[in-house]
Amino acid sequence: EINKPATSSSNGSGKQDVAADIVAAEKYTVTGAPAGPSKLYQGVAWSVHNKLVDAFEATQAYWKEKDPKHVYYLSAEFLMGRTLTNAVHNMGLEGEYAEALKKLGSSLEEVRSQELDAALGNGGLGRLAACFLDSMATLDLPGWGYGIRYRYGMFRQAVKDGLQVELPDYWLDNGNPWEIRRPATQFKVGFYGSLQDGKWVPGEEVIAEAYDVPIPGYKTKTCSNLRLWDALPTTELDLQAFNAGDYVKAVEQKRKADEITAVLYPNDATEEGKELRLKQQFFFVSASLQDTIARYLEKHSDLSGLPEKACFQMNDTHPTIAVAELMRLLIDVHGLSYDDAWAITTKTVAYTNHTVMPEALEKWPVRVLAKLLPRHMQLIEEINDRWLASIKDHVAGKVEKELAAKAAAVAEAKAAAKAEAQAAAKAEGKELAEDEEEAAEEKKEEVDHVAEALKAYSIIQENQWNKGEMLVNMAYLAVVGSFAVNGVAAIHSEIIKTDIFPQFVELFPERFQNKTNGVTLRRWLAYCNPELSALITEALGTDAWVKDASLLEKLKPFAEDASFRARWRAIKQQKKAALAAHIKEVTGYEVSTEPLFDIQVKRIHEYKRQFMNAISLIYRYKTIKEATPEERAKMVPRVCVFGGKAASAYYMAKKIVGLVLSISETVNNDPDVGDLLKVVFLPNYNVSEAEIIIPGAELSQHISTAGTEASGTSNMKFALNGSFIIGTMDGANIEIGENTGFENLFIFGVKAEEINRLREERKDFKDYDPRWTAALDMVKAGAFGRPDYFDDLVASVNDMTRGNDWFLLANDFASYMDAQDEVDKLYRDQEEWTRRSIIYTASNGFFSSDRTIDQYAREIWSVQPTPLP
Ligand code: DL6
Repeated sequence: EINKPATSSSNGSGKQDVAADIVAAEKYTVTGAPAGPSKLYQGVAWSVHNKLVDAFEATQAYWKEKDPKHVYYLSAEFLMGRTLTNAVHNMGLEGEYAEALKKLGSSLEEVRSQELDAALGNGGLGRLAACFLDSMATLDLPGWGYGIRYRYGMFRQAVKDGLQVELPDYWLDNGNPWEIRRPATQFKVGFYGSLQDGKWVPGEEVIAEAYDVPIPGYKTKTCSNLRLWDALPTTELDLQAFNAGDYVKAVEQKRKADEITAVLYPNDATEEGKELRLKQQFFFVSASLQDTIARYLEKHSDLSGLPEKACFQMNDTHPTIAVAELMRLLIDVHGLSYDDAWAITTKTVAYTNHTVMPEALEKWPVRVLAKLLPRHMQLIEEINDRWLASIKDHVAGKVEKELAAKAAAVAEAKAAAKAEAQAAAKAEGKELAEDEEEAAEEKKEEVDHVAEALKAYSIIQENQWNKGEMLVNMAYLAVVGSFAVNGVAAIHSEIIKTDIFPQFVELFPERFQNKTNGVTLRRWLAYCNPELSALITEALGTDAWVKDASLLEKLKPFAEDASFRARWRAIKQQKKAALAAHIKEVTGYEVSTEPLFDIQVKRIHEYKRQFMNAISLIYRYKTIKEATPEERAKMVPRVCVFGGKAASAYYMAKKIVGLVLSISETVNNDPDVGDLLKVVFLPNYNVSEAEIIIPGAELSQHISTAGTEASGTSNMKFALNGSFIIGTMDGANIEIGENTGFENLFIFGVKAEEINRLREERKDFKDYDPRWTAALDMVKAGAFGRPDYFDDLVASVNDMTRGNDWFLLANDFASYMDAQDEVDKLYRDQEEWTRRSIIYTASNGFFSSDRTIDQYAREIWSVQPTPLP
């Protein structure tokens, strides 16, 4: 533990003197740094670090002794955000630290802002993994997260000349007090090379070294672990090359190892990164599996018992090479037979699907896999061959039935035609001859049909866009190799059954489950909104709701109490003021706190339809400009906030950011508009930004095309903070509606089941809503500058020959505008608005990640709570 400073003082009374601890940590850990908030943060963080390490060691030692089954959450992303506040509160140290910092002339709020976010994730999927870790520890469930210690996390988004620019996120700049380096825990991971006498001889090897990030549970002694891997060269310096003067070659291995853990890849990355991305995936999966097996073997000798002690939850397709790697480790390293290895693998591995977007369901070219991981490609071929052989009879039976049905229909039609012909022939006094070749022809057809039908089940498939190229469908590999497959919201879990994996559902329906996502109430209500939390605690007479979210339900009667509503509203105003101050600090725009605060924050994507929101604001702007003073007096003023990163290679998404920034510039500087409308783009949306934005929201937008957003999790965070939702019947919006009462949401747009038909029908559509056309015309005419720049964006939703409005913005626009009118109408009645805002918080305890994790633990992992005595 090289990072651990020696602190921990006692004030003589046996009670720890936290202030002295902080000062000692500051002195011995951040020597040389100038005094100030940054140094103080380091001191505080290192003093908390030591307490975390104590809790961590106690938990891990206990679990080692008890040897319960563990879940290992394999994820390429963990979007942790800041740690300090979370750790202090979860360990119940807030009183001591507040007092100590007061003595030192500061406060937790002040020092916390010095911490850089650990942004090791792109968005919802990575943040979900972080919420899950918090809940696993809180529920005392033996489990670790496993991932990659990226040196550069999600890029920092800045705005330059009205457009997004990406800057590197060097989050480790000041060291990282939240990790413990484990130089004794290292594993070799190989790549490339060839198969010699059936054995894989890698052409390149790196060392995976562990860093542990302690994860303290809330109000429990349990402190679990997120183990992140760093890559090291097997030889730091090639001395021979060095002595020969080839300095570049001398550090070649180090450079290659560094490359593996250098950056987190954005979702929609370009082609070049693909091989490196697969390398990253294999790197952390292999190290994690080797590590787990090694720990298992410390206590057990027979690997057939592994499924009773370990479950690997694969977070999306990124870690799904685990199926092949576990097979390789069991067969090649531990000497098991293929059948025994397969029996263990398929009882140990489970898969969560997080998307229906085809581009995010990874498919690796066989060429790339065979080059990077030749043994794994060989194993995947064997898995696929055996799998297809095992289902051949089933498929043949199905084909036979289908053919029989088809043949019966054909026969019926033929018989009718024959009867008709016979009747006609008879009328002419002739006779018809039988066709004897038909039967043989049908037999041949059956054989082709089986081969054809099997392709739908095959893990290895031809690329439909590039004939001749073979691809490994990683989601299919995961489904075949897992004992459980789940979606992340009720509608999504149905869609994956009907649209993504129907052929597998037909074979093993019991494998498919739903686990609706959740968020940790600690970070997303208790800590980010302490004022509202205090009011809730006062009303309920207990803070037990932070751990038992179902208690929030008891808030419902308070919605009917006018004085409680006044206090609720006052807190919302306070959080709006904090957000307004943040807006001023970051963008320079001054916004009033009286208007409705309307927020859309999430990754920028065409399917999430920020563009539709932007177009509606253009129309609102136009209406304001054309309104009479009487009409203006009746309008509901709004502050509309956008936030979100566009993947650097995502052309349309970057244009959407550009458009929002242009609208913002025009509207906010138009003296005619005043406080009636302000449009703000808050750059660099991340976890810490969300913690400021969400409590200040009154309306939040979750407006994806129905059937495209798997779940969404910010919708849950907003709802728990008393924000209304305007949204589509998509993802978890539906379950939020069921819990809150649909009458309290502003639902609009078509349903998921109508999408395919509409996409077909709209191919030559011309009949647009006049508001839509008017607003788009303003963009085209350059009302917001750079008309040419937005040309492709406008065409993508307005010109059926160029874009065809795949995500149905034009189609849903009219109902979206109607829903927005309803929002304005309700906002005028502040008593009713507040009443319903309370209902939102009271109704959505279901979306605590504690509930989600409890379901995973009982229904998939079979992992039992194991609290320290
Ligand atoms: O399950 C967490 C989160 C969902 O809430 C979002 O709806 C979904 O888009 C997201 N999925 C991904 C996967 N994409 N990729 N790669 O981020 O998961």
